[in-house]
Amino acid sequence: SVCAEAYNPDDDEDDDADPRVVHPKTDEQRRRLQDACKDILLFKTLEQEQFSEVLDGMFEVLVKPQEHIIDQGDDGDNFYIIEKGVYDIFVQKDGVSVCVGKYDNKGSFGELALMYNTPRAATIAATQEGALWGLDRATFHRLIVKNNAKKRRTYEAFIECVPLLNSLELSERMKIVDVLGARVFKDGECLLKQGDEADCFYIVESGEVKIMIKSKTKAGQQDNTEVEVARCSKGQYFGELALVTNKPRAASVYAVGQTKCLVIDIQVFERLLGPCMDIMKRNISQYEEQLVALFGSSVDLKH
Ligand code: 1OR
Ligand code: 1OR
Repeated sequence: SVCAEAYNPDDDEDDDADPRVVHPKTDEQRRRLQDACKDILLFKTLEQEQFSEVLDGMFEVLVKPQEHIIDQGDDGDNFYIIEKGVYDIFVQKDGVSVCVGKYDNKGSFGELALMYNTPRAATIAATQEGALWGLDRATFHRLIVKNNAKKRRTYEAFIECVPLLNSLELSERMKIVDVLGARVFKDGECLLKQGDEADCFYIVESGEVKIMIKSKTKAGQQDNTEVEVARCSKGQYFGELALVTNKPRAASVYAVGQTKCLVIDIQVFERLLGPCMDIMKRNISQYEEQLVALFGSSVDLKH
């Protein structure tokens, strides 16, 4: 299987000798790039200085409909951030190319071959004209892969204590750490809004969140009033329901006090959390029962 050993920066001093790559950009390009990067999870744990080197190192790539950005089996050259466009993900299954997902005008891909020195694990094809930002392999190594060694040290102990991930091998848990993002939310901040489209999964690292659902009659007469149905604290997860059911968010989620969450995107969720799916589905099947216990019936909700 894929090598997931912690990357040891001391193993290749050469990296430090690599000249810093700078692709000059206009103010307008820089603005677009910064906008495309603002929700990229892989960048969320970088220091400011490293992040600014990443921005310097990125170059614009325009793509045409049907163009393959990456072909499964190839060696890895670049990592890509999506500025715009829709990209299908194809994976070979028994010799047949199967579409297993897509990126819709946001996200990033192409990190795996560069992180683990493996052949490209999927084919990425543009379905329409699009724009990407590329980062070359050497710069990706120097900035992102090196940061991963630190990330593993930072999150290893915590991730070991997340009950949901118990059934995974240590190496698989570390692969999750490699690609997760961390985000801090202020007291009262809305993390998820009921009805929104879903693309991420969350684990509470510290603090607490409350899950709120729109009720027709509870908590006062006002239409659309939100009622609290549950809380999640350290080590607990939320945001799985919409990803599993392929539906909009079933509830809104707010931070209670300053709260830190680990964030995992839907492609990583599908790629690495398969072994945890039974546990999640079992817990989902209990939502309805908990609801009945809370409200006496499950019809008292707006959908
Ligand atoms: P890469 O460097 O291997 C292909 O080049 C990229 O496709 C890969 O990095 C990921 O960034 C991206 N399995 C593997 N790679 C995936 C997947 C994926 N999805 C996106 N990529 N799966 C699909 C999950 C929706 C699992 C398929 C069995
Ligand atoms: P999501 O992706 O739908 C909101 O985004 C998240 O709130 C949801 O995933 C779950 O992780 C979490 N019903 C629906 N979502 C719930 C519930 C819940 N509890 C937690 N979440 N309950 C039934 C009420 C309709 C639980 C009642 C205790």
